[in-house]
Amino acid sequence: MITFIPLTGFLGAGKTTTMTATALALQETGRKVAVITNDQGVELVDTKLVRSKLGSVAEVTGGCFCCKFEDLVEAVVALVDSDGVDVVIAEAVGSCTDLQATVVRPLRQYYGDSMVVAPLTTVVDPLRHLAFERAAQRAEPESDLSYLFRQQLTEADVIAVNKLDTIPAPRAETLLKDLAAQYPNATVVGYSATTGAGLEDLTDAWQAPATNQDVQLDIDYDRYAAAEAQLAWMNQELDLTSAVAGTGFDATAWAGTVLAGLSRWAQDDNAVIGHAKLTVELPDGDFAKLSCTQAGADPTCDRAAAAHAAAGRAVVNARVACEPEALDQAVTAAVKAADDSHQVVSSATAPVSFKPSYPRPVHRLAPAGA
Ligand SMILES: Nc1nc2c(ncn2[C@@H]2O[C@H](COP(=O)(O)OP(=O)(O)OP(=O)(O)O)[C@@H](O)[C@H]2O)c(=O)[nH]1
Ligand SMILES: [Mg+2]
Repeated sequence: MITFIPLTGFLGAGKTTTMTATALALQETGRKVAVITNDQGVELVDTKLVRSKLGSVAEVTGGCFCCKFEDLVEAVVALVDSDGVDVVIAEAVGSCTDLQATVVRPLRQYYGDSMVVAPLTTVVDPLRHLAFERAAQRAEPESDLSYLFRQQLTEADVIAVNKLDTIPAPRAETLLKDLAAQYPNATVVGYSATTGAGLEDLTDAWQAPATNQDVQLDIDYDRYAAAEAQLAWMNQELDLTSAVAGTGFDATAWAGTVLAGLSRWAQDDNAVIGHAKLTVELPDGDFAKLSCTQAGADPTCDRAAAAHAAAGRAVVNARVACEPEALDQAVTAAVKAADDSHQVVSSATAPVSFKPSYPRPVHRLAPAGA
């Protein structure tokens, strides 16, 4: 029997970080753990980061788990066959929802004899939650993105409030209490995937029975699709060469300047950043990885390159609520500014922003007895 742990949650909530931290913790207890990343595009920053920490990693690309259900099953089977794993943690695309009906229930129904599906876990960034709450308090009409975020919470068996290191403890306590009152069918846990505080509460919650498995979202797929379609989705690769002979360039600083430029542009244009992330891989295999999950915020550095290098290969994954052309232009401008200030010559693949297509799940099952 393998255990499948499904993670969902809005863009940038910390799913990949949670997946990696819990996989390492479960490995410590003797389990053989693999993870699966998932995205609408190909060339995933997430996969690169996780591979640097874990041996067994697979990805499902070109669509979310619900629309690529068979690819998900194939990925699980391949990991079990090739690596002999007994736990698979899988991260859904951050703009995806309705997973109880389209992924969890079909897995239990069709593969229940070989797989135990753990409680569906929605990872939450407290600051993102606060931003949506503030809009609601101002009595603004609910945005489609906020609607999507709320569906992700409504269907959770476990609400995993991450990044508790970023807010004061009393505020964290209130948030956890409020969420528990608002979503009584869910178990609410608080933790920080980067510090590891509270992580055990999360892995303990995965051992308990699913408490919200009979939920069927009363979801408006047109509105869900509209929320996804508000996001421009960009994956781009760039070859970087230092313009200065001898010294090389600082890949971490270059990446930081790109993301800082994007962050400022998004703030000026009032564009919500879901998640903008970037890796720069160096010829010796070392790499830098930075992220930005909020317009106007400074980028965070998840991994710095150890030394300067003469060349590198960058991958940008940006999900921003704007038109694809605007995101293409913004990334191009941010790259140019970074090239200029770090004396780098970059050549990029053509800009490739797109909008996710209408979600069309392969399965959508009602709860037993409904
Ligand atoms: N301070 C802090 N930052 C965190 C924590 N967990 C994740 N982050 C940061 O948040 C950013 C996004 O984290 P990811 O794990 O990539 O988020 P994600 O949900 O997988 O993002 P997408 O796959 O793009 O939807 C990264 O810079 C992480 O380092 C945390 O517990 N505390
Ligand atoms: Mg991720």
